Amino acid sequence: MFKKVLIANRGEIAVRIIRTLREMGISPVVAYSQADINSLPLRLADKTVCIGPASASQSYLNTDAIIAAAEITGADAIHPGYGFLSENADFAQACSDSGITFIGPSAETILKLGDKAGARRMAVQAGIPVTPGTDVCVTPENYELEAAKTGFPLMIKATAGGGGKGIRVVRDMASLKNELQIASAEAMSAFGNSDVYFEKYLENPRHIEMQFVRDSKGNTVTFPERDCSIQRRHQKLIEETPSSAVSEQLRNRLSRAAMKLADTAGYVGAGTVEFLLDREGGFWFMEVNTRLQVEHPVTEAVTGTDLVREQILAAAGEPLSIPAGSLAPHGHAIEFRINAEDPEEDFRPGAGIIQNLFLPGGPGVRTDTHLYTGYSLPVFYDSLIAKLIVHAADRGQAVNRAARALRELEITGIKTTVPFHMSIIQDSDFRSGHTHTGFAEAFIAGIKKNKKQDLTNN
Ligand code: MV4
Repeated sequence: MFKKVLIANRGEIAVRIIRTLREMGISPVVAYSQADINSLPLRLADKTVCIGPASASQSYLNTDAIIAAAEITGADAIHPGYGFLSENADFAQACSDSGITFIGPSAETILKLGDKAGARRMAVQAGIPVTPGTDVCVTPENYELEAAKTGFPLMIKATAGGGGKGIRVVRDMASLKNELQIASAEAMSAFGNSDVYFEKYLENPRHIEMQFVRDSKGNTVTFPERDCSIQRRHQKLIEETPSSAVSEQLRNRLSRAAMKLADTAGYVGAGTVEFLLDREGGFWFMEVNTRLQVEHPVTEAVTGTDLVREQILAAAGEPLSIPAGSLAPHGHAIEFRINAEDPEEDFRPGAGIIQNLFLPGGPGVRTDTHLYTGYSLPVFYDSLIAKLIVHAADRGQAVNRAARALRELEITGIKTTVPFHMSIIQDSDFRSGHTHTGFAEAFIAGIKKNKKQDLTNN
């Protein structure tokens, strides 16, 4: 097993990884930028190394500085967390070229699954339903024929994309040419690759994802689905497990699909297969995330597992601590992303000093955060500052527990998304589980229009 692991990340996820490393008897080393000199992960680590200035491109995205930090401190492995270099095949390759284990799947696997068209082909190979669409990139020569074959409405997606960037809905042939030009240009500027393809557009689907872990011997564990339908502008706000839209039978089918894909890819490590679920209960492959995800704690809550531990075991070539097969959910868990954003000002990100901090406790409550009283929140990075995870016997009790935990929670000095969460969990459609990917934006638009509920008065 590794003796020392370098964390090439910051914030709550760096704290989260340190906790598991400690429990495994592994010494945590933190790589940090100048803007994070006073951050909590540094206080919890055994060693810290500055890798550059605040700008992520010169620090948390600086492969050479991170590899050098691992070499200088004698780390055996690097945990990339999420975001930054976590899904960068070149970084994974650079680690292995330097004799350092990348805690994640191989560079080859990241490369294969990071290409959306490639991942789609792999899903087809694994016998998983993919949304009807083009199996080839569209060109000025074939686009009309491919659009006719796909049918309208369709979605233009960037091959190199993911997470909602560079996608466009097209409702008729008349607007296709223009939309195609915009989508290609967007893909070029965002990803340096203008390749796009078509998919049949599903109206207001659910976002359902399957977590799996596969070890180097090919043993695979799948976990109950997560429902991440509550999003705004492709940023997830609330995630839960199990989904109110997934039956045990559907869960078994989704689990088999995830397991088949992991096997087909020869995947080693933790990963997530994203699906869209339509109104008829059909599921369609979307993409594979080759990293630990922000929402992993809900899965840990309902299965009593530590996903960071399983990631580390897989990367070290050790057997997983869970027997192969699919795990059933015990109870229901919901995660609320607490962002340093003002929900009354179009979720505008902010920064500042944390004046007062009180984290909720009691049964079934977990808070993952790097905040402490007096901490000065830097402006340079993601606005996620805390995750509140509640776990209870069923969904209704989990929502009630969330309401009580959100009341207990106190973060002053900055604006947060806490009032938004307090408000959305009062909604009758949310409470009955009738959500979809358009739900949060419709809810926000509704609040804005009739001003019935004042976000600050909850
Ligand atoms: C779709 C779709 C409808 N039909 N694909 C957006 C992000 C990317 N991961 C997939 N996305 C979508 N792909 C087809 N064929 C609708 C979305 C989508 C969405 C998906 C998940 C969560 C929120 C969403 C919000 C808008 C659109």
